[in-house]
Amino acid sequence: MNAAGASEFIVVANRLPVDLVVGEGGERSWKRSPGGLVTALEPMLAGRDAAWVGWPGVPDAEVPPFEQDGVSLHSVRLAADEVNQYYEGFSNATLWPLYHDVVAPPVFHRHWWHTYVRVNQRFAEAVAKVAAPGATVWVQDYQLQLVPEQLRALRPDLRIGFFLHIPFPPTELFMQLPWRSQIVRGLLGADLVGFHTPGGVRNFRWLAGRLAGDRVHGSTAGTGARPGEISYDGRSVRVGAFPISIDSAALDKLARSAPVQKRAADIRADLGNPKRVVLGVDRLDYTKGINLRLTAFHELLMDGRIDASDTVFVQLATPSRERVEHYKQMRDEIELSVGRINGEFSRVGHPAVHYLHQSLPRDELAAFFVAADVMLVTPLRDGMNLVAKEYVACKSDLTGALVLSEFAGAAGELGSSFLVNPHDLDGLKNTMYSALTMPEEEGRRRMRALRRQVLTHDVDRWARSFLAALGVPT
Ligand code: GDG
Repeated sequence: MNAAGASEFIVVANRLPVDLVVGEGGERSWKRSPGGLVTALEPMLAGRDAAWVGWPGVPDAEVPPFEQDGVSLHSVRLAADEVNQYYEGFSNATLWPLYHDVVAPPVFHRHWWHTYVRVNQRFAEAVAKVAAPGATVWVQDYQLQLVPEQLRALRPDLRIGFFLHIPFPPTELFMQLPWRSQIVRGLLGADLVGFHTPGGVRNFRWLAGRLAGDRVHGSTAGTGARPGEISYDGRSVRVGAFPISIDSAALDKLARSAPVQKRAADIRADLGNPKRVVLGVDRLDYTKGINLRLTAFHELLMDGRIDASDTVFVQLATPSRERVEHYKQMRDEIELSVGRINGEFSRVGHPAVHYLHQSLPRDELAAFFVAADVMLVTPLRDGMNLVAKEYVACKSDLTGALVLSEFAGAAGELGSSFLVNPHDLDGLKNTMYSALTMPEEEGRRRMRALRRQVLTHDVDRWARSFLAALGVPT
């Protein structure tokens, strides 16, 4: 066993909760990372001897451990070619498309895989150094699927949980992966493996039997919130569905605040006070179905079912993974579509589609949610999709309609939305039209049901239920 450290609770994720920013003169500062994981885990970290192990977001950065908000942060150094092969390559060009129903073709390169193994090992070693005897470690997401097994080999005394934030794919698709057995065995190193949906659990249980069968001796399915179990290598590995959520109460409060309400009214005024504001908010990613919804909006305009003089579409697209080739192509396609729609349907000073390829501050985003009459969340596949839940949390006046893809994990909980198959263009158009024209009372009834779900199932409940299943007192 390695020498133990002092931390009782360790989160390990690809990124630290803060990003290193290196100025032009080489001076360093830290900026809070975007994304909900930090918010989700903050309450769990407070008041414990907690540590976070992750990459600071800049290649080749040597950063000594430091403390922030009572959590000790341990930086894992990645060389530029490792960022290229482990992160942009294996994580985002192999695993990401493979796990999202191969909506883009996954790229398989052996040297990317070797780097993934090596970098995962480095993360495992970093955790092994900081963890106190018998500590709890919570490993996050697809970039680190080998860490549970690697860490157990170094520190069998630890309690290890793993949570996957993206879908766990259908078995037939997973079987394409040349390193499928290694990944499954990597995950089975954990005491608890969590997915968003029961479908992910089913896929994983089947694959464990198929790919690690020599060491698997039976498994049970689990029911509802109760995790199942796989008996592996003389240990019991629990496997369960834990749908992630948002800090619903905080967002509800922010959205009700006077400045956000005022800003929402200003946004509507800036848009020309149209009858209907349609909104999309996504990381610019090919899984999110942005182009499909633009096509549907375009066709509704061409068919004359909606009119650009009273219905505007706002698409906020946060820049993402801009160095990965497929993302560059997709951005071009989306921007071409926006240009085409605007060319045909805008009037001077009144674009039909407002497109912002920018990252906005949180309260500005909340104001857009408040301002929107129809929210379009149309991914081809999505682990959960927090944007859908955020929109609902911002609609305390019970206005607004959520159009939601059946292929987002959130569809399992948000059945009162307008559910849609985004591949079915006519279905998508009809559903968007229904959402735009629904009677007020129906809208209130749907939104009331959605809010009941989102406000009672928040991120704190998610984290607590995961940790309870891992046997950690919360
Ligand atoms: C992965 C899984 C799963 C977006 N633009 C801005 C901004 N955002 C925020 C949203 C939301 C978050 O980013 C995006 O979360 P999603 O869940 O929608 O999608 P992914 O980034 O793909 O997340 C996903 C999630 O992990 C958690 O497990 O739900 O399925 O793919 O919170 O509001 N935030 C700010 N400015 C922006 O411009 N401040």
